[in-house]
Amino acid sequence: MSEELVGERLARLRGDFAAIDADGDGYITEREFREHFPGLPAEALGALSRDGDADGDGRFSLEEFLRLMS
Ligand SMILES: [Ca+2]
Ligand SMILES: [Ca+2]
Repeated sequence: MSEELVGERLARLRGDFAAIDADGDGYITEREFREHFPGLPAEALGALSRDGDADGDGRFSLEEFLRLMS
């Protein structure tokens, strides 16, 4: 993958992150995730938190989000 494509993908993921982070505090909480994806089953959300919340603070930082989506 070229560097340009990686950059585009990163920009898109940053945009996704900002869209889900409704209050703009730089973290995605479980509640913000649920509000953005109302159809997401609780188990899927639980799995996301287990896999993606690396430091276990109950919310996703941009870094955790990028790692989860890459
Ligand atoms: Ca937030
Ligand atoms: Ca976290």
